[in-house]
Amino acid sequence: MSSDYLVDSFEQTKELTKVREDIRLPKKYKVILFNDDYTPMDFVVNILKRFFGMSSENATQTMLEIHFKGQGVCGIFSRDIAETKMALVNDYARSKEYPLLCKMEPE
Ligand code: TYC
Repeated sequence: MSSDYLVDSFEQTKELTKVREDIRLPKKYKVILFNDDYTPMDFVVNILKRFFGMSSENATQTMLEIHFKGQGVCGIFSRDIAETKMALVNDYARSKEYPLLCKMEPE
């Protein structure tokens, strides 16, 4: 076995195990609900259960966090899912004539 062969195979292993710094995981997005003075609490709780799969307890806690702090994260999703949930929430709130606002932002 020539030493050339060993050097070549060492270089190949280095190449194959190189960390691919150019490969990035897709960005994730937080879906955020904002407090307002008009949307009823039980409507927000229902939104959190219906669109974000929360239990009654979790939804109530999250709604109260939004109510007292001004805003709160409902979940973290890929861009498409976050966009869809945001649009569904805003459309549903508007259909009932509530000002509830849902936005998304990069995690
Ligand atoms: N502040 C509203 C009220 O007192 C309740 C509320 C909670 C509204 C969360 C919006 O995202 C919201 N009825």
